[in-house]
Amino acid sequence: MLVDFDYFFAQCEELRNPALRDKPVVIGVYSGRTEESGAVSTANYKARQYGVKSGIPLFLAKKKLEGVDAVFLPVDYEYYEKISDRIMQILRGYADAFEQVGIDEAYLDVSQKTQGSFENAENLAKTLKRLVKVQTGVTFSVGIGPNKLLAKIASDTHKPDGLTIVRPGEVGFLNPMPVDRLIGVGRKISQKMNELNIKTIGDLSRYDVQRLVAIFGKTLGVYFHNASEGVDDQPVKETGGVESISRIATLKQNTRDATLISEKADMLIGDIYRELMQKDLNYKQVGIIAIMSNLTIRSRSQTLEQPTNKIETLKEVVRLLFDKLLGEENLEVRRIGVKVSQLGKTDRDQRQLTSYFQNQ
Ligand code: DGT
Ligand code: CA
Ligand code: CA
Repeated sequence: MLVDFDYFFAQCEELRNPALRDKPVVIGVYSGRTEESGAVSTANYKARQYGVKSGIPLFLAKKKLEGVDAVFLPVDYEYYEKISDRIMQILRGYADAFEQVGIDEAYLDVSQKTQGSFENAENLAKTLKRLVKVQTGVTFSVGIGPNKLLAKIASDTHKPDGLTIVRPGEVGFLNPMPVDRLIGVGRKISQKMNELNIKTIGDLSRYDVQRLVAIFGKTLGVYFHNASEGVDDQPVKETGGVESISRIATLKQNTRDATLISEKADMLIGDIYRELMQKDLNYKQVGIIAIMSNLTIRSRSQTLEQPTNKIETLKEVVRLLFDKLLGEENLEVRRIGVKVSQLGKTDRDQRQLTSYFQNQ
C-alpha cells in the first residue's frame, strides 16, 4: 500500500482553522527578497480549480486568484511534521514493514497481515482511512498493488480521499499513461523518449529492451523496461522512525550515593518504558549520562546481545553502568540521563506473550 496525504500542507492549515475549508488556500515558500517573491508549495483543491499548483511563482498564483476570496499562508513545517508523525505512528502499527517517504507518504507492506488478499487489503485501507480521519482529521489517498511501483501509481490516480487497487493481472492500466508517471522519468528523459516516439508507458513496454539499454545504459534501460510492465521487486524498507528515547533529570542534591541515583534513574526508566510500550518498540542498546558537579559530562553505554522490551533488564543495566561510572570518577553527580537506542518493533508473538503475562 502507498498512502499519500491529500494536499497535505494546506489540509493541515484547514485543520487548525476550519473557516479556510470553503476558500482557496495557497501555502507559499517566501524567498524573502520582496514580499511577493517565492513559490507555491501546495494548494487545496479549491485553489487548484483556478490553476494554482505546486511550484508556480506566488505572483502568478495571486494573479490567477485575483478577485477571489483566497488565503495565502507561509509554510509552517514544524506544525505539519507533528501531524505527519501522529499519522505515521498510527499507520506503522498496521504494517508488516513500514517505509516513510518524505513528510506525507509511506509504503506499508501488508502481505502477511492480509494473507495476500486484495480484498482484505481494501478493507484494511478503509479501516485506516477511518481511523486516521477520526484521530487526526486528515484524509489521504491509497494505492494498493502487488508491488511498490504499482501501489504508488495507483495512489496518484484518484485524489483526494481515493482508494485505488491494481491487481496483478491489471498492469495494463499503465499503458495509456504518459511515461513521466514512472519514477525516474523526469523532464529530460521523457523528452528523449518522446523523440524516440515513446509517449505512453505502453509505447515503452513495446520498445526493444536492447535498444533502451543502448540508449540509457544497462541499469536505467532495464529498469524502464521492467517498470513499463509493472515489474518491481523493491522491498518495503523499514524506516526507523524513532531512533532513541531518552530522559534526563536533576538530582535533589549533588551526590555519589548509588541508591539516590538509582531511585532517580528508575523514575526516568519508568517514563522511557511507557513510551516503548506505547510505540511497541524494543531496545538493544542502553546508555547513561552523568553531569558532574563541575558540569563536565560523562557517558557510558552497553549493547545487549538480544533486543528486549523488559523494564527489569533496563534497570539492571543502568545500575551497572552507574556503578562503573562512579567507580571511575570521584566527583559528585548533579544530573543524570538514561537512553535506549537501536530500537525495533516488538514482534507480535512476543507482545502477545508479554500482555498475556501482564494480565495474569
Ligand atoms: P496531493 O497529494 O496531490 O493531494 O497534494 P500534496 O500537496 O500533498 O502534494 P504532494 O504529495 O506532491 O506533496 C506533499 C507536500 O510537499 C505538499 O503539501 C507541499 C510539498 N511540496 C510538493 N511539491 C512542492 C514544490 O514543488 N515546492 C515546494 N516548496 N513544496 C512542495
Ligand atoms: Ca506526496
Ligand atoms: Ca500528498
